[in-house]
Amino acid sequence: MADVCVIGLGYVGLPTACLLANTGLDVLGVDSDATRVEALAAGETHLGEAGLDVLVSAAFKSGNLRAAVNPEPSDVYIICVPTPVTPEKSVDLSSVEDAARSVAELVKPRDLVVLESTSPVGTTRNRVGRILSGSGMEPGRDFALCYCPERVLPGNTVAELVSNDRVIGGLTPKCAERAAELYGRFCTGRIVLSDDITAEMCKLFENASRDVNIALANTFSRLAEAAGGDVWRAIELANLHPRVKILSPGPGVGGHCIPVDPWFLIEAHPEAAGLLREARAVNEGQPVLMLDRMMAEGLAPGGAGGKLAVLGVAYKANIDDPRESPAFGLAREAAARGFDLALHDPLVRPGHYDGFDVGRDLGGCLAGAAAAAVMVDHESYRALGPDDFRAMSGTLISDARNCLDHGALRAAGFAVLVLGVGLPETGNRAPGQ
Ligand code: SAJ
Repeated sequence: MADVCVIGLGYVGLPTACLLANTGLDVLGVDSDATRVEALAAGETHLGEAGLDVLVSAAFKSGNLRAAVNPEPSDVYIICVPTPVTPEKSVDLSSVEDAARSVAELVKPRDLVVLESTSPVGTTRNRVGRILSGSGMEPGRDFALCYCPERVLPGNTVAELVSNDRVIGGLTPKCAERAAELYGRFCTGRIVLSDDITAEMCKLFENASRDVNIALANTFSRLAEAAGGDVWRAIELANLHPRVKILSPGPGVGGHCIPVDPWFLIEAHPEAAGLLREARAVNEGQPVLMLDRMMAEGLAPGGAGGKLAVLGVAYKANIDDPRESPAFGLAREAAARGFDLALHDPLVRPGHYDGFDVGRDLGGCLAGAAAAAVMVDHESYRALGPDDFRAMSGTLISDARNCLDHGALRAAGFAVLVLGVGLPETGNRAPGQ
């Protein structure tokens, strides 16, 4: 018997289980991956999150946290399992439903069940609630059921779980109050109570809004390239307006949230979600445009000159997470067009991802490459200079984050394409080029 059972020990479930355990509750962390459970019990975490190792070892040492592959009877169940989309962009709720079924076997009167996984609107009451009704009890009446989305920034999860404001949507106001008590044990941000449908929408709106805003920046980038302007400078100046906050363009949108969550809204109501679909198309098209632009500069596949070096496989700067990275979008398109590829990232664990090998040997990656595409503004990439690119056989460098010293590279004979900056060669010259 535990106080709290956290189902799913991933980026959110694991730190949440630890934070609760460190408040003195007896917490059982559950994960269907037996290897992960064993590793955790031995003090090893699989996530490169700041502060997580210390948190995990403190929680296990205190005896308040245990890990297992199956849930046990508890007073509280928190479901933090993945909700991916299929290649056809249809949401896969099988992990949520499996978790709900395992809770339905254990739940008793006055328990609290919380869904944290990002889910389509209505999942808490219609999918989880319905499965839990199989217990013979009614959610909202016999036990509490809530939706409580996490809104942490990967890379800073532990700090943000504690300090971010939290929205809790209950099937009834009483359900929400019950969950607020629990989250109030470790959350120092505001805890705002609502209903489950509103809380589900809130989470999806947050990430869809970011996707649309990034698509807007990417659209501006395309317009600037066509007009021979500099999108970076134009955005910087536009953002001097007190009510304008344009985001940054880039090679696309990666990560396990922003490129995924809009589909939950689009799939449910395609007739109302045209803007979200368009934003997805713009952001997914960015790597293809980068390649088109490099090829317009003479880059061609095949033979000795056909190697393209892709620098930056993490989905954003200074993290080690390659999920849904735009780098793979570029690599897939380039491979389909016949290029040889070498992928580098100083932070991502070397290995095979999405069909491509990723390594940490920058020299080896660049050696003999006709062109290099810099996808992420990692700190270490910002410091790259002409000498670092000398091993290339060609001179073309594409900078999707405007993070390199273009002046120094051009002075050393490299041809630098900057995403969102018009090409000097075509006469679409940005001022200062
Ligand atoms: N990106 C741009 N331009 C920008 C900002 C981001 O191209 O101006 C790209 C990044 O390079 C990256 C992608 O977008 O590829 C997503 O990065 P991000 O930092 O916007 O977001 P995530 O996925 O790391 O975390 C998001 C956050 N959501 C919001 O900011 C609305 C986080 O708060 C959520 O908790 C998280 O998704 C989640 O789990 O849903």
